[in-house]
Amino acid sequence: MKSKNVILVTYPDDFSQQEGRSLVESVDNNNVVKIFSQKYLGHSTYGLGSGKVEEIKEFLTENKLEKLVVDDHMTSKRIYNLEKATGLKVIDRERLILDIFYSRATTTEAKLQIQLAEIKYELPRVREEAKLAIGSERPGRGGSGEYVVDVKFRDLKRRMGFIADKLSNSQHKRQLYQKQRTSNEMPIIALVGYTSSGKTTLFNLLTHENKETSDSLFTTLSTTTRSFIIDSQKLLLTDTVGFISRLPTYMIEAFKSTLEESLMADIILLLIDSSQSVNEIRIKYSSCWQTLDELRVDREKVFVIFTKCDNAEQMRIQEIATDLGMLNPIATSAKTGYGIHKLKNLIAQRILLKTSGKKIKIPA
Ligand SMILES: Nc1nc2c(ncn2[C@@H]2O[C@H](COP(=O)(O)OP(=O)(O)OP(=O)(O)O)[C@@H](O)[C@H]2O)c(=O)[nH]1
Ligand SMILES: [Mg+2]
Repeated sequence: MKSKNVILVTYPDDFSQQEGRSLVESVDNNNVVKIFSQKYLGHSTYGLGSGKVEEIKEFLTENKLEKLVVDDHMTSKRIYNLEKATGLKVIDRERLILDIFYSRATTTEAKLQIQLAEIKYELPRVREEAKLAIGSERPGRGGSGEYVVDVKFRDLKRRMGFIADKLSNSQHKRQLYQKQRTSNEMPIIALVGYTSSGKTTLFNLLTHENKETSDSLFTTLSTTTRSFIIDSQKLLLTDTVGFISRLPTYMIEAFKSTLEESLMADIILLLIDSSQSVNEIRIKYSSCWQTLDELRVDREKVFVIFTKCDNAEQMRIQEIATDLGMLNPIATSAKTGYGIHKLKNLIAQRILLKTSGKKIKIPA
């Protein structure tokens, strides 16, 4: 596929610029050719300041581009104004994340969840878009504008109910399955963490699976559970969709049914990529906790696991752990196998002793 040249407008800090670029480039064969920084993306007319819009227009006189991505929430009116001013298709952060989700979703449940998130994205925009579409005609009482808005609104609401029903159906089936598993007294361990923290790689290592891993964001969009064994004791391991900073609540809501699986786990391993800068680790760590808290996860069940330690210095890992007040995080590398034994030990101690009362021996 031919690559699409894209302008990204995001905040000036390194983290936003790097993550914004990764997000944009993880879908549609997009290629970020230029990043424009803005301290504030809530300006009334375009989201960005009008000076920045002029700068972009100037850049466009010499460069052929397809798209402009604004790395935050944008109202329909601002998108419309910015599209008119630049002649480019404009996409905001939420639309971009939805597009990535769409391009990756393989299971019916994941697709339904994204459709639900999409409707929640569209609902508040319907009135605004109708106003923009009919120009000067105000969608007041009796006008055709009101009719357009009502029809679209009703249609979205109806679709939302329909999708929610289908979702609760598949959720119900999964819960039954889950119940069967728990009645077999198989302890469940969930892997959660920021997108690209190494969840699936660790999952593959422990369960001998071959699920797709990659350094692009949101490779995994569905929950997978497989069994694995520690000293002849069977356990269940769950791989989940990754978190990202500034994810609106309605998107977390949409993924709640699959994420809830991680809430039911006996132990939750919160994976943190240790190969990144301290600043990145700090932002991602706090963003993960925000999501976990929003999902009302029992903090007592959560254990921090550093991943990719083959790419980080041990000293630095200790410093980060102390700095962020993490209690005895385990440093691992799925690549070299470092720390995996210790991780299994932790699982054995925390879970198996608690749930079965049996003492589990970990092979040396
Ligand atoms: N060097 C090194 N790289 C690793 C390790 N574990 C994972 N990676 C790499 O990190 C990237 C992300 O790994 P994934 O397992 O796909 O991460 P994830 O958390 O499942 O990501 P999403 O599904 O996108 O949320 C891949 O390129 C992996 O090869 C490790 O222990 N060492
Ligand atoms: Mg994954």
